[in-house]
Amino acid sequence: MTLANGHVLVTGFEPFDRDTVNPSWEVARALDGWVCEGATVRAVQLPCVFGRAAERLDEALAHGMPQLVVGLGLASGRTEWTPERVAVNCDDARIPDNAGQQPIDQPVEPLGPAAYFSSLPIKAIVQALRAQGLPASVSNTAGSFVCNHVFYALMHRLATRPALAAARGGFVHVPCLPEQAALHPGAPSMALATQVQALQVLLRTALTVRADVRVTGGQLH
Ligand code: PCA
Repeated sequence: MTLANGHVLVTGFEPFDRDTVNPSWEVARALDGWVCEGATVRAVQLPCVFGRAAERLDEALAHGMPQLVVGLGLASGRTEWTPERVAVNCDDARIPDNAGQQPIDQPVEPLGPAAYFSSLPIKAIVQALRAQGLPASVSNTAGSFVCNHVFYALMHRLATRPALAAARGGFVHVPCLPEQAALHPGAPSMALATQVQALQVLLRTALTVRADVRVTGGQLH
């Protein structure tokens, strides 16, 4: 299927690390087909596997030219929706991926730069989410596991493929679902309906705000 102009690609991940559900995919698929600001959302699930996740992203990018690409991933322990500021060119896995791979200090792209910034208006997104009563903060690290790998791979493709030059992209880590937190008493979580609402606000903001707002998203550590 080749989609005409005006579509948004949203990726989510399969479960990993003994989980049976991944909120990033549940949220993405809940909005598959949703039309936002004239653009149709297409949700694609990525394997939690170094290399294969980027290949699946490539297949998704080959289906028409998205104007916006948003990657979603789970960051258990986080309490808010956290648009990521920066992707680093480093795979360093604390746990094996779903294929048993555990790279240490390997580049995502051997010839790529050290890092890429998100091209989403991350500050405006945080502002818009908070204005709707949805907890959000800028994150200054996407880690060094498969989420950062996909985020870096995405930004490298947007930066180097002329056909994708006009597209914006970035990555957002999201909290656990309540059913995951119930297995780990005390862990923070956010309901699926709330997270779906957050994705709607995020996409609307990313499609309408060109220049980001100048407010701090910094942290001391
Ligand atoms: N979170 C992991 C990989 C897949 C996911 O949902 C991460 O933060 O790297």
